Amino acid sequence: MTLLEGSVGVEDLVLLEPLEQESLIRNLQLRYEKKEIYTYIGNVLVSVNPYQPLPIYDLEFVAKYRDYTFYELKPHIYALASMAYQSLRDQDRDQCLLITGESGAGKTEASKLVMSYVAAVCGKGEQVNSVKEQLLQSNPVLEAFGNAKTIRNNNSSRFGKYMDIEFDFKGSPLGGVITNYLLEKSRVVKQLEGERNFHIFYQLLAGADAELLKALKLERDPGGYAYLNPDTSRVDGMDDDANFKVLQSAMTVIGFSEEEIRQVLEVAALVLKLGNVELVNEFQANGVPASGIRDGRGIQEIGELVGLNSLELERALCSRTMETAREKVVTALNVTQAQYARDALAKNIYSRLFNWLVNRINESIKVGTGEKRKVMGVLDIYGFEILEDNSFEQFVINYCNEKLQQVFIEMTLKEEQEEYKREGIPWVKVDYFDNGIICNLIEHNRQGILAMLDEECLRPGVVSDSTFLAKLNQLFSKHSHYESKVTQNAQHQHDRSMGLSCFRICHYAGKVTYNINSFIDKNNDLLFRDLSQAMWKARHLLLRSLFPEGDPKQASLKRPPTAGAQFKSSVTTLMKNLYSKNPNYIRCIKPNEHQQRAHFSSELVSVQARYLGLLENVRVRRAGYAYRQAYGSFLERYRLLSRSTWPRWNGGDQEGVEKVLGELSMSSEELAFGKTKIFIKSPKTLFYLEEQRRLRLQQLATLIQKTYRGWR
Ligand code: AD9
Ligand code: MG
Repeated sequence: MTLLEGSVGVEDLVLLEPLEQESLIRNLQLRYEKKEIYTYIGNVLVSVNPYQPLPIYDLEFVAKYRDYTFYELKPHIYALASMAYQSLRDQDRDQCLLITGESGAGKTEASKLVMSYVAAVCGKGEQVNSVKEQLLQSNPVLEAFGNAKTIRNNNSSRFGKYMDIEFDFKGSPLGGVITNYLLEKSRVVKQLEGERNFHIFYQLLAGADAELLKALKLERDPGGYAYLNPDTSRVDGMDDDANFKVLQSAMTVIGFSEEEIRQVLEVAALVLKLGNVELVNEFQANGVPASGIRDGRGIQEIGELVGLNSLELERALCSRTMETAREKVVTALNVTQAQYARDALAKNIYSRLFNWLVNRINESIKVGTGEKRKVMGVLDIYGFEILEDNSFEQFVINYCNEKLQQVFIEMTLKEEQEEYKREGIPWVKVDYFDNGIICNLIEHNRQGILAMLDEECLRPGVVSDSTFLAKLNQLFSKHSHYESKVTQNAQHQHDRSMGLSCFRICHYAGKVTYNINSFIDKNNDLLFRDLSQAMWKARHLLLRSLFPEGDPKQASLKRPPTAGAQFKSSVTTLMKNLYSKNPNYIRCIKPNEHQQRAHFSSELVSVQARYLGLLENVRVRRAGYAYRQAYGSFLERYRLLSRSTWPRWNGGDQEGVEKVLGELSMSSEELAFGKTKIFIKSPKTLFYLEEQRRLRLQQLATLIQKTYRGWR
């Protein structure tokens, strides 16, 4: 056991003394400088991104952590994975690993490390290995289509992911299920300066051979595509060509047929080519503005690529059909509207393709019904976000984090309570901030912000972002976690940082100001029916299957749920899923903004520690007893402190521990003897024990030296 080592800080923040934000950050920094990127808070793992390969993940490490129990070795992600896997296999407890942190903090790498550790230790045999391979190979596929270079992370996941890995009673993997959340589809048509579109487009252009490119009607140069930022087609250290081969092979391992792979690439090519469809001003005979397509070749090629009448596509892009009970009215779109329609179509095709890919992977890795199975869920999801300009996306992401914080606090407390119960120790009530009030503000079925937004989206008549905001302001004017320029309780009327089109929520992690612009539009997420009908008419089987609502027979179907409602429903399912499992937490932290090794910015880490609620976590964790240890391991470490137990002890472990502590005259308030563990209230007591141990070791060393000299 190496819980306390001065120069590298404490390995468990529960033992931090004094416990303050500053000392917590300092401790992480001290450890980071020694390349100790992992630190515990009890059984929570805090991980600081090293931004360099560390030699701590090879098979030797796998073997080490597989054979030792949690606290016996240095903190490590393998220790956490090992504990979760053993508990799943031996105690039949379903597990979930929740990995959170902001962009670039190392969540996806952590989830891959967990998966590769579990794959290395679970089951053997040809069948099992093939399941493992399929599970692992889902990563390159989802990363090609769901990740992109951003300013913060060259391989940033632009979607949330939850994966259930299922095992049989012996602990061998059977398969899994992946759920994805909210792909950032706006990236398909536009990227910030210095960022890229999804990796797949560059991989395809760099990696496809000439024949494939020709068949897809693509040119190799990424500079020729309007949807690809011209300044960033290459990323240092990223080999798009090689990654394309990796992608193709991963798809094959998972079980995609050659034809399926081909169709997926055709749809990706279609998106790229749509971006190059240039729309221009035209005027109708009566002088009303309309739009048309400048160069017919592009649209012709699209038509050929996916088996679609190009005239029909042009009509769908440039006009809109309004249907009433009695008649159909076709109106021309002006250029701006037609561009909007084209981009909406591209975003829709891509995000539906992504969902299709996830479903297709699930088909391959799903487990038949019947057999009872054990489950390990791994959640790699975006952390709390405060950007300069926060919109609908940040709103739902932060809502999800608010829910995760709620699960976290409730489950940590529950877990503590249960441990006390198991060990027969009276429970001490813990005060903590209950964020239920904020969750409610957002998700309440009738009077939550999401419900209000839906109501506004479905209301007939003129709706706009500002009418929605006015409603919120009216309803929540007295809510303690809602602020806006016009709420009565606001001292913020002179607050310059909040515009008239904004509202602010006081999240558990801090205040976030959201700009209301496009909330309605993003929540509605509607595609003009003309476009879905056109897509449905394509002869391309995959493309066509992505637009079932384009089928005229389905035309009277009621509208699909809004983006907010869908997100809320998937968050609710996720929470239920998490509550049914034993949670394990990995809190990832980004040490600097430049993806640079060995550089630790205390300010940046401090903000993240707050978003992750680390201090609160430590407080809850040591509200009762800061430290606990099984009698056996405790005795092993400290028995040299008592004459009764040193050098030899033949009694029971608990009795031995009682002897040691009794001899040191410890205050009884500081200790509790559980059924299998000793509990110690404050870290000071543990430090005292450690100090005594150090002195005793010195004494023993001197004694040995003297004896040795005597012999000579
Ligand atoms: V985002 O929200 O998807 O934008 P993540 O997933 O939190 O983000 P990611 O895991 O992609 O971050 O890590 C970013 C980069 O940090 C990786 O590409 C690696 O270069 C680097 N990294 C992260 N963890 C480790 C590690 N344990 N060892 C070495 C790491 N490098
Ligand atoms: Mg990621």
